[in-house]
Amino acid sequence: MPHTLFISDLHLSEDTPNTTKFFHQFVKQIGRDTEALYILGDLFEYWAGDDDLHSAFHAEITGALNKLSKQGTRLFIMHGNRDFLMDKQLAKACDATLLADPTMLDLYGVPTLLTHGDALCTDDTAYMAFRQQVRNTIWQQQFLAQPLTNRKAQIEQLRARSETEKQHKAMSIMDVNLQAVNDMLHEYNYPMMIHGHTHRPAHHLHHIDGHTCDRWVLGDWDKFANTLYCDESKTVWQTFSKNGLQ
Ligand code: LP5
Ligand code: MN
Repeated sequence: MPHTLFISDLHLSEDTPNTTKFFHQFVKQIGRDTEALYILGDLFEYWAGDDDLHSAFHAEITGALNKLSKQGTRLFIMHGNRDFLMDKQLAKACDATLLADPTMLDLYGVPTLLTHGDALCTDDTAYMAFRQQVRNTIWQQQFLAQPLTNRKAQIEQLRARSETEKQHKAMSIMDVNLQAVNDMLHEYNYPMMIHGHTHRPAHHLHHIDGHTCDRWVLGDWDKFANTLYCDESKTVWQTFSKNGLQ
């Protein structure tokens, strides 16, 4: 049955070889009936700029995605909060289309809103202030003008700071704000919504203005490959472990 898969938050890095193994197993078992694969952010643990494209690890990942795309599965990649510096050269290397966040999609007749999800975490005011700073085009140009090694050193500092700060933030603060979700559903005329980021896989129903909207939250790839499968008649979770698809 022709279908579409959604994934996010793989956080691929050389430091997590198990996840990389899942990734390669997952990509290999995708057949021609997977019409499209949507990666909704945080494919990488972090992305320091497209000039880091040619490291052996990055070449291995982009090569696998490129092969998948050339085999006939259309590939779409959205920025996450960790890899928002992915740009045209990365997209070209993967033979993928970079998607704006958010993006509306006609998913087998169902209007569907795709987003990474971090922009919905409006209670996390420290993160939102940081996000506003680093999503600024001029800031990004200045950051990317620095040597790759300097950028990586700054990112390492940021990662450490983020991990420390997260330990002191309430779980509720790091989740999406329900009013922000409802506002977005209203703005886009009550679509189905698919997002990641919070690593809290779930299927929510939002009752808003007389409409019922599905919200699917994608899981991370810590223990196994979490995917959302959609065809013209159903939307279901699909996980992939070393024993195959479940
Ligand atoms: O990703 P996750 O879920 O673990 O945590 C996020 C928020 N943290 C981040 C930081 C990333 O995890 C680290 C890697 C990013 C690489 C980006 C590359 C380019 C930018 C490089 C800039 C040097 O996104 C975390 C949220 C959490 O989600 C839940 O929603 O809480 O947010 C934070 O922890 C951010 C802190 O609260 C605020 C940090 C302020 C840092 C200020 C330094 C500014 C540096 C910029 C200039 C050099
Ligand atoms: Mn994220």
